[in-house]
Amino acid sequence: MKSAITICLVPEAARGPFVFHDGLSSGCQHAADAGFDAVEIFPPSANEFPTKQLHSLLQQNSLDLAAVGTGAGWLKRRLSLTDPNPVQRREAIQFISEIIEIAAEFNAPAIIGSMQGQATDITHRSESLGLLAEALGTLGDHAQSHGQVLLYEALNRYETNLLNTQEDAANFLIKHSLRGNGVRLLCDLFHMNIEERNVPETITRLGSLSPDLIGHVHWADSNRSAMGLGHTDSTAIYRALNAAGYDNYLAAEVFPLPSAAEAASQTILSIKALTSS
Ligand code: LER
Ligand code: MN
Repeated sequence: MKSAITICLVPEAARGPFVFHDGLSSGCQHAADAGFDAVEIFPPSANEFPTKQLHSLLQQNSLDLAAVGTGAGWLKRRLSLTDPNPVQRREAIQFISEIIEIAAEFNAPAIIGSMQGQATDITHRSESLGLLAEALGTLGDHAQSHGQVLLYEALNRYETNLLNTQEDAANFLIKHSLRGNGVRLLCDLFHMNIEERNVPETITRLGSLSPDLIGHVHWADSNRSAMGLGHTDSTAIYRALNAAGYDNYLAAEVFPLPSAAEAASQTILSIKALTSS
């Protein structure tokens, strides 16, 4: 498995669970210095994505791009794929489609996390889930036409009332045949710590449902600090991921605590201890 660390380029998300907040150049340099294979970026939009600068920074620092977040569409513009208003939904699709295209230039997938939205008084959950399935199908096809998968992330109950557990998300993808559209699960261990009965057992069950269901992992401890700074059993989780055939990124989407540098070094320590044993 490979290591990745988050860089946030959105001032409105300065308090969000991302490690580096001091610009692309500084983030890439610190990621490389700490020994990461890749960076995961949270950009304001496709228009404001620093494509040229990123190409040269990745090359200079021998880094890859692991994935690109789309949550700024929600954070900055309140766009969501399950908005009852079709005009807003179309804008959400457009916002994400453009990020899919830019990420694909770097051979990276886009992430659907907070852009999934939630059911409200106006929209019943079943209708919202129908809208979500439709949007994931459209966006998954778009990602596939650019040679990429699309990462769908189940979030904890305080962030959405749509799908909270990974098994519900997996069954949803299967029910709507969304794996055929290239949609894969993003397992964020912070959300899983809140929602799953047993994280390693859940990963094992996902592996038995389909070997390529898990597309990406947010490598966070129980308190959303770097792995090792909470009470997550990272060894059991790593073994379950390995046994499930997962061989992609462990990406630190965590708070920069006690500092960004320490979150980075603690993360790389946690990954090296597992991958070299
Ligand atoms: C995004 O990856 C995520 O985990 C959500 O909690 C958005 O904040
Ligand atoms: Mn996440």
